[in-house]
Amino acid sequence: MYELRELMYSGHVACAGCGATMSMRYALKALGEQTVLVIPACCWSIISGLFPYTAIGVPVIHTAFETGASTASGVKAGLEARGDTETVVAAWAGDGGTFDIGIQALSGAAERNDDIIYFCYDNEAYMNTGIQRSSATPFGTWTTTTPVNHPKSQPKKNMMEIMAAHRIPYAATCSVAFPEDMMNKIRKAKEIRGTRFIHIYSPCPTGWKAPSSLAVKISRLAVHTKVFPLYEVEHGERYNINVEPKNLPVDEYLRLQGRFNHLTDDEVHTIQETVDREWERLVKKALD
Ligand SMILES: Cc1ncc(C[n+]2csc(CCOP(=O)(O)OP(=O)(O)O)c2C)c(N)n1
Ligand SMILES: [Mg+2]
Repeated sequence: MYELRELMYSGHVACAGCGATMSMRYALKALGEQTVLVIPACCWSIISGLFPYTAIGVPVIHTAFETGASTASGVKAGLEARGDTETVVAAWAGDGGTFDIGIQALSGAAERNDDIIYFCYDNEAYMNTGIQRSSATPFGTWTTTTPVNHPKSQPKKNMMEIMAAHRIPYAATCSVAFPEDMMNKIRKAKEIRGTRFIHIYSPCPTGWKAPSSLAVKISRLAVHTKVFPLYEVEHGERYNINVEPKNLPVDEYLRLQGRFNHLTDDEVHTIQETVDREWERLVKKALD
């Protein structure tokens, strides 16, 4: 069903078990070779390797941290000015580059409905610079700027809702534990014109203090505990849940990761309540 062509090669410099690397491999398989990638500062600025060597089989523009979406908009406009309306232009940014510093460029592109696919691979912190908290870091998490005696006290920003509020034609969540679901969504996004947003749950064994062998298992548990549901939103209003969670307790997900080791039973309970509440909200929207 899918082209087997690999557009990500061996020799990249990611850590073992890096979810961002798996995400890229699946995304490129779905996007195909007529793609230009725009990568703002993030782990992926490093992972692809030093020029003239590269682990990616499509053209890449490395750009400044806050300019993922605006550079992609500009590349798309440039290609169109040359008569090329077919090449897919995709921004590929981390959670910091999306939820935080890149949000104004992304909001601008979405408001203009620029014809780009914006990928956010979300490892829930600023990993490239040493595991600092971002607004995608969940409540209670250890990072180097939210140490165990002061873990993060704010919840994760709901970026999907922000994008849905822009009424863009397509937004979807994906996970490296569900590659077929991910590739289906990216293929669907490719056929749509306008701004498309793909939010990929991308485990970071290094920053999450978890064994690299558990990266995919943790990602699967994130879906089945409802911590990271897999769904899509069309035009900001048609919600569709793609994988029915097994409704496992969040504790099963949290206890595999050292970044949550310090949590008390009360805090785990609070996290469970928040996850349940958010899930109910999502289900309501999907039923509407
Ligand atoms: C204006 C600016 N501020 C800070 C930096 C330093 N910087 C480079 S990558 C990065 C973290 C990126 O985090 P994220 O977008 O989540 O990607 P990840 O590293 O987790 O892959 C930071 C802070 C920068 N390059 N430019
Ligand atoms: Mg990150």
